[in-house]
Amino acid sequence: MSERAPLVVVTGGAGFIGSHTVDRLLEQGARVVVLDNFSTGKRANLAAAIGRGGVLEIVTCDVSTGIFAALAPITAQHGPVDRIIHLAAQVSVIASIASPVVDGQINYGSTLHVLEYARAMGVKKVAFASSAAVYGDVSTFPVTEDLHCQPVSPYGIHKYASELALDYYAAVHGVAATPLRFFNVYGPRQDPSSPYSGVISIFADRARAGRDLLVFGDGGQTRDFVYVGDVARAVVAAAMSDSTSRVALNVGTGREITVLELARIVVELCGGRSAIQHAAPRAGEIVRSVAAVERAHTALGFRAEVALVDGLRATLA
Ligand code: UD2
Repeated sequence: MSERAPLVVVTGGAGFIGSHTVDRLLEQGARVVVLDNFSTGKRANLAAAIGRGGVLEIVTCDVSTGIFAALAPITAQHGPVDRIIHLAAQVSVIASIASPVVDGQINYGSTLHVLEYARAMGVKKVAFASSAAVYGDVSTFPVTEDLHCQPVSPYGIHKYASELALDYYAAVHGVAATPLRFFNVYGPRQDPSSPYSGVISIFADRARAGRDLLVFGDGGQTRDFVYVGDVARAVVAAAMSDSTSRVALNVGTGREITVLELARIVVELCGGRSAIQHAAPRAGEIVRSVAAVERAHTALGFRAEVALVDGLRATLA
């Protein structure tokens, strides 16, 4: 690819969503720089990207301590950074409750470092991984972006604070930036190893091994599960768009499914060997979650395309 292709930095690029985003950027001919501290990211997630050729630089960097030094040798070789996709984060809501200061340092601190770089270096666009967690407990569905945000965890607070920082840098320093509020993202490369991993990664892992699935509560709670390939499309569209609109965009499917129904589908796709058990409901759990999707469609032309059963098949493959 020519040296004129856009140079795009992906923080957290070795992670679950990050590595799919890198795949998509390379497909589109971008030159890609991954910044990752490999705390949860894995080099193996980038195997396909490394194998496909094109410009891909992988730099070990803890974004929460700043990105100027890590990017200096890269820009000396490749020229200025055009766009930044900021995905690096501490991803567990539960961990944020146990360690709110650490969550703030990582999830809010990293965003400030990215924005400072973008301001100083004239980066054309920042796309940021926000979360449905910014909304808190809402009572109208589907969840629209103009609802009052009242996050109920340090994780949600720091994602929302990051959105406010994006808005401030846009208004005061002219840094174009788009917050994307992810709903429940799932797909290949999601790590099932922690009890707070995404439910689909946990269910898939257990059902494949013929082990029982554990549904918290009666399983009547709903979620909007969006396939990681769709999320990567939304992220890249937001990063590459030259729009200076400052509004946040939901990234979901607009469809909800109960956790119990999800469990049944996963068991069936795996040959029906697992039983479904119930455990006590998770404390502080939201009952319903489903995204309004029109704003992302209007702003980016984005709609999630992968049906849940197809995404589950790809995840299980
Ligand atoms: C998701 C995000 C979180 C935050 C939040 C905002 C993930 C992994 N987490 O939390 O970062 O953005 O949304 O609202 O996407 N469950 C079971 N059995 C299990 C594991 C989970 O029944 O073994 C249930 C769990 O009780 C919940 C649902 O599955 O009702 C989804 O759980 P999750 O941990 O995947 O995601 P969630 O919605 O709590």
